[in-house]
Amino acid sequence: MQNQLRNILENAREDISKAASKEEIEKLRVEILGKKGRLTALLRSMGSLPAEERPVVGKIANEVRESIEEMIAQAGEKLKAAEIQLRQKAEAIDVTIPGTPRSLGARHPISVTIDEISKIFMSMGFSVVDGPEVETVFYNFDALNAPKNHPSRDLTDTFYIKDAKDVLLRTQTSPVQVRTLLSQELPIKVISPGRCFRCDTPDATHSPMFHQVEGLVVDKGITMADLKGTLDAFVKQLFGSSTKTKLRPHHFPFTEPSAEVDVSCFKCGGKGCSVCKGSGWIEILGAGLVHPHVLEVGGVDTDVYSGFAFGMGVERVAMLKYEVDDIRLFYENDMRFIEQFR
Ligand code: 2NM
Repeated sequence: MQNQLRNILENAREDISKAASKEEIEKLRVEILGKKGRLTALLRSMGSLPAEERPVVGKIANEVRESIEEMIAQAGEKLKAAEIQLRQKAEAIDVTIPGTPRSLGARHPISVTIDEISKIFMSMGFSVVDGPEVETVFYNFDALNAPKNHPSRDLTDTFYIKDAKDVLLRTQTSPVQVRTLLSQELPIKVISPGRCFRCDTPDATHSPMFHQVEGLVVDKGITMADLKGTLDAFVKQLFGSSTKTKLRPHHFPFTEPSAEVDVSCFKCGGKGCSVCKGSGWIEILGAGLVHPHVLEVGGVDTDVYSGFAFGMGVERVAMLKYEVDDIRLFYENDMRFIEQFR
C-alpha cells in the first residue's frame, strides 16, 4: 500500500508537470483526488489493513494528498502567470514601429498666385474685398453697362440658377466692385480676387470655373496715366524689374477707353520663345477708365470723380509663371502636381 501511495505521488508529479492548461490540471485533480479518484479509492481500501498499520499508512496518505494538492496549486499559479504574460505580449504596443506618414498638404498654386498678386497691390495701398459668387443680373451685367443683347448674357455663356431667371453664377468679380462703389466712401482703391463661372467646355486653356483678380481705383483726377503707372509697377514686381508694359486699344462695356495690356516676355526678355509664342509679348490684363454709366450706378459724381479698373485671369498668370500647359491640372488635386508650388 505504501508503494502504491508512492506510485500515485510520483505519477501525479510527472503528470502535473506536463499539464499545459488549467483544464488539464483540473482533469488530473479529478482523476487523483476526486470522489472516484485514484488516491480516494486507495484510501477507501485502507479498511482492509491490519489495525496497527492504519495510522502509519493514513499519515503517509494524508502527506501524499497534501503534496498533490500543493503541486496542483503551484502548477495552476504557474499557468496563470504564463497566460498573463502571453496576453500582455499580444496586447503590447510596439512603440518602435515607425508611424504611418500623414501628408501635411500644400497650398494650392492658385491660392499661392492670388496671395502673391494681392500682396503686390496691398503694398501699393489697395484693400482686398470680396462678395457673393451667386449674383443677380443687375450686379453682374446691368450695373456694368453690358448691353441687353450682349452675348455674355446668353444661357450658353452664363450659368443661370434654374427657375430664378434673375440669379446667376458671377462671370467676373466686377459685381463685387459695383457693391464696393455702393457701400464704401470715396476714394476707393480695392482689388477683388475670387472664383468666376462661365459655360465653357473644358480644354487646355478653358475651365467653367476659374479665378480672377480685378482692381478698381476711384478718386479725383484719375487718368489713364494712373492706370499705366499702377500696372507697370505691378508687373515689374510680379514678373521682374525689367518687365515692360504695352497697352493696345480694346473694347469692354464697363470701361472707356479700354485696353488690353501686354507685358514683355519674362522668359526671353522679348526675343521670342515658347512662353510668348515667339512674339516677345504676353497678354495679361484687360483694363480701362471706368465707364461713367458704371460710376453713376455706383452713386459717384462723375463731374468730380473718375476711376480706372483692370482684370486678370489667375489661372493664366499661374500657367505663365509656372509653365503649366493645361489649366485642368489645377483642378485634379493630384498632390504630385500641387506640391510643386510651395
Ligand atoms: C477687366 C477689364 C477691364 C473691370 C471693370 C470694373 C468695374 F466694376 F469697375 F467696372 N471692374 N473690373 C474690368 C475692366 C475688368 O477684366 C478683364
